[in-house]
Amino acid sequence: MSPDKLLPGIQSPEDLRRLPREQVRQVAEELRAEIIERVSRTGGHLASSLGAVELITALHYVFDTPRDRLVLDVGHQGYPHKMLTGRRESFDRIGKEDGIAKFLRRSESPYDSFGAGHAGTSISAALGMARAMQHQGRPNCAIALIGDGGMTAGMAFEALNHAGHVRQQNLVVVLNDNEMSISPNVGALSSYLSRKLSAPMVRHIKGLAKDFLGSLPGDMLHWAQKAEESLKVFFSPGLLFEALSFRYVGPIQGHRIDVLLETFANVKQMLANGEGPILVHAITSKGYGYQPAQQDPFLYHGVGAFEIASGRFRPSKPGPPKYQNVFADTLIRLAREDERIVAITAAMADGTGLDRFKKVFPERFYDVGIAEQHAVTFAAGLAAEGMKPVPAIYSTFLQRAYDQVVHDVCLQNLDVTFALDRAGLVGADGATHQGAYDFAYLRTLPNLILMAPKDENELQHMLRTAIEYPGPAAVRFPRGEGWGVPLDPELKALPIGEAELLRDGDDAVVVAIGSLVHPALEAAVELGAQGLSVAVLNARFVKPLDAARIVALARRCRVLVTVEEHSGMGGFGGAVLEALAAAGAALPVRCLALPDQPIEHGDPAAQKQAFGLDAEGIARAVQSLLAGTRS
Ligand SMILES: Cc1ncc(C[n+]2csc(CCOP(=O)(O)OP(=O)(O)O)c2C)c(N)n1
Repeated sequence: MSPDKLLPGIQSPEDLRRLPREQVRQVAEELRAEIIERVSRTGGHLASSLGAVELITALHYVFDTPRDRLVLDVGHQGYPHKMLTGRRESFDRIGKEDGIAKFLRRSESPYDSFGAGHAGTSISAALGMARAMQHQGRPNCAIALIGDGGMTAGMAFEALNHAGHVRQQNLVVVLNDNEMSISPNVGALSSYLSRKLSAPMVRHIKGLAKDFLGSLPGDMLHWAQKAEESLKVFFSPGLLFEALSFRYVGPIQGHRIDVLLETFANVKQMLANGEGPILVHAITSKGYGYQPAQQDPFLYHGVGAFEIASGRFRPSKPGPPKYQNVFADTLIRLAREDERIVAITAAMADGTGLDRFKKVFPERFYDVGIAEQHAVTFAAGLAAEGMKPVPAIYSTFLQRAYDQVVHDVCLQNLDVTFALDRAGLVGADGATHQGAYDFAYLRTLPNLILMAPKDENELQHMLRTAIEYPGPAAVRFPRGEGWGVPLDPELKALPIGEAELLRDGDDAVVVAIGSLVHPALEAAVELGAQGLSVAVLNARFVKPLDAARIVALARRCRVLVTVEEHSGMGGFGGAVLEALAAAGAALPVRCLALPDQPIEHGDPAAQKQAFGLDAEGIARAVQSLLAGTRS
């Protein structure tokens, strides 16, 4: 093997395809080493990308990308794909402002045939593309690469069902089966896929078959042998996919380049023979090739910077508790008092903090897989029978379960408490993960009450409020650490729909919600030092809104500013405007919020500053409104 590196010569998959087959393994090895090296400096999705190196390299080698469309589910495993498609040198700024994204994006490369960030979409998208090629008479195919975690999403099944129904000839689904989601994967499908026959069981079946075959007359032997074959098929995971009209290929070893190249070449031939749609089942190890990650793929799913030799992470500075942990610890306290409380996560036990709850109440904890829609209706069912379910779902992922929130929970006025984590700006994960829309999609719903705490202490009280409220309630809180405020030892329920006046004033009033209440206070203090009298109202509730309080302040002050870490369209500011209009209160108003555009990855503090959502920006807005009233 040449000691020369091959990777620097690969700017696109065309370059890869020019190499002889024997060199593809070396490319994969170099990719793996480079991913480890670069992610050790920048952080990122390590274990998933390491587990998909061979699959992605072999797919690009065999298929004619980008004319053949490669669709990666979620996109978090896509680092080898990014490196093979001309983005190696851009890795230093992955997830940072103006750098490349952590997930795939159509705007970033022609090889990113479909953007993602949320799981379970790849088969639907690939089917749509394959169908379009058919409509347009193009000879290419579409390939969805999806993990066994992604496969737990309902959409994946909807797509398989449809693809099988239309017998989509130019569609390939590659199932990257490592038995892991972020945590170990859950569900009956996962157990089915990984079902291995124990040695004694195999011997037993063989023994039975031998005795049986021996006892048969000659002409029945043929049929019996067929039956033995069927028995084997019965124990293969392929049966499920074959029943959905897919040709099943596998299970194959997903880290053997030679096996993958041969298998994908065969698959290509099968497509040409009209044998699609095809499902290739590859067995892989998450974190493969880097011992610390392979040993603990959960820990190395998404990482910060680390030392390669030891796998040790850079120590993080001790800081205030994270919102997710305050949420989980409070829920544990409440669950000790009320045994009707159960917690539900859709494959995010760690991210939501519910892994803590699971340790204390394993019987009252549910991980339903990447199945937000099911999580919500499952909660509705529990509530319908008198339980108090708490689905903890990131703001961005609850978008997927909108109809379940409307149709199953709110219209039936069921007692479900939604904990929406990662509400607001999320940083490196970027546009697909911003929690920017939940006020808008929740505040329109009947029966639901909707809150956002100003800090981690208020989160505790809001959780009690939500749990005690007998109908649907939602609490949305930000990603990351709280403000470091003291946590009250007693949990108290807040009066529903009552705002909190933090500072009185009669020049201007700032009506703030959630994470921007403290910056609003800071702005008011600063303006106070300049001789302006600025009231700050912590709205606490978006629904029911404390309209009486807001209107009273509006009548007293010259200007009003609303502040929220949420999209301006349909958000909290809109709710305040509605209340002012309904009361006929007319005064100059400015709504500070996130702009109406996808908000890319970047540093949330810098982004807030750029959008005028920090103390300085709030103060500026108040000053300019007041200046307008003088002229
Ligand atoms: C709708 C949705 N819910 C949750 C997530 C968070 N998430 C990102 S990756 C992942 C696990 C994916 O597992 P799998 O598809 O098996 O890929 P692997 O990382 O094991 O290679 C989860 C739950 C998401 N991206 N989308």
